Amino acid sequence: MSSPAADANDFRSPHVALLPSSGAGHITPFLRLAASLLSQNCRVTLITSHPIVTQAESNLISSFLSSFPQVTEKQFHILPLDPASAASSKDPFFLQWESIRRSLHLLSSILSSLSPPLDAMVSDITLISSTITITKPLKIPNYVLFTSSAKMFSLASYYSVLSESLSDSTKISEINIPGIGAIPRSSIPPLLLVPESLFATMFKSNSDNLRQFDGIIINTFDQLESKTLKALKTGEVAGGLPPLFNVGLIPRLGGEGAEAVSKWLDAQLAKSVVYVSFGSRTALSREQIRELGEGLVKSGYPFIWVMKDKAVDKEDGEKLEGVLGAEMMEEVKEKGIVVKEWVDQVEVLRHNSVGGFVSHCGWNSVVEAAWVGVPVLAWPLHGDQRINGEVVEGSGLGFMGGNWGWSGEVLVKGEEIGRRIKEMMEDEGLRLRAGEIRDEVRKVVGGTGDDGLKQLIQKWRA
Ligand code: G50
Repeated sequence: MSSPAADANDFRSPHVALLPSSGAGHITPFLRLAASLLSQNCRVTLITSHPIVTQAESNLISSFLSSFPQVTEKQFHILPLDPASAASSKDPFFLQWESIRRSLHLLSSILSSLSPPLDAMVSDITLISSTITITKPLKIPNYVLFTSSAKMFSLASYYSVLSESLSDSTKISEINIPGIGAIPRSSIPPLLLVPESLFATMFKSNSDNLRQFDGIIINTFDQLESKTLKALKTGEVAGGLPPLFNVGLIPRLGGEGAEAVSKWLDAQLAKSVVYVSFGSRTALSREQIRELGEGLVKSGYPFIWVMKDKAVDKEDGEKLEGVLGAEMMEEVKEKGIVVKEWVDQVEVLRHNSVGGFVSHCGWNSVVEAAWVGVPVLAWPLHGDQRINGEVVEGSGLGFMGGNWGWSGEVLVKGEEIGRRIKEMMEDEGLRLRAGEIRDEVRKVVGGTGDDGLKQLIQKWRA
């Protein structure tokens, strides 16, 4: 695969092991990184943790491996949690991260047996306090893949300084991060205000370990976060951090099951369709689903609505009618389509008929919206999403719906949702700005123009 080159170092294919954690939002950027590394002549070993939490993740991995047979998969069998730890959270992904972390000592022998020996490993941010203890004795350079925005990373890297005062969470009205500005209390991931929660404990130990790594990789662009990236790279946010590489991870196209959707999209007017998705983890309440349905119908635009409510997922079409009511079900069917299975989001977003994206602002969704230049109506629901929503607003890619609370806190009325959707769809300036972001991003991302990725691979080759 390597091409002839004058410099012997250009010839070498570095061998990199990738260690994602779990959740589609964590696996997706790792698979994109793997594809980018392969295109730059690296050897890639993908470590997959078993048992896998969801079918969707399992499908993502197996479809990737069949497209890229040159990737070596190493299956890592993790230990079950003891009952006390298993009771420390209700979130299956947090528990999976914790089980992987506690099983990592079993990974040493796998890593040291790989041939050729590893030039580097890339670890998911959720696992880093444990992976560093494995790679240090083996002298394998270890890099963090941070799966959220640079702005969220600024909070993670400033957190070690901060967590003392966060433990008295009732007193905090905002967090002032040097070089970044104030993050209001209402935007701080709620679990970070509960210091004894499993998530806050993991977050703290990961943050405390950042400085032991050889580099931090973030999937973001200057077009979204130039000021934040600059403040991080110049050390203004926090001292002693390893070098930061921002890379543009290109979405892979050609997922399965998009045919019916793309046929329907082909029949719609240009830029007329609203695409609605809250990601792979979020379940809206039934009341909120009804209001959202009403809002979509009221907006007057055709829509594709990815409905990921678990309670609804398990049930059939008639039950969905039970949630929406017969009358609204009719209207919904007339104006749009409701998708309950996995869709290739980029395939949908890049279709010429799509004119707006109602998004929870999971970081991959924000990056994908920037990549295709589709305006975003931000409706953050959990964790880091409100900070990501601020990035959306700050870059001009979109705007926040309003003071809509965290998931389940506020019932946002259909009337208001419909009004905000119309606003997004009818704002010409917003559409132009989103298109500009796409054009600028495309100029720098795509392998050769992507400095972050080039620098990283250069380091691994040396
Ligand atoms: C859930 C949550 C808050 C939150 C995240 C959640 C993130 C942010 C990324 O998934 O994923 C992240 C950063 C640092 C870290 C772990 C995860 O140590 O309730 O922020």
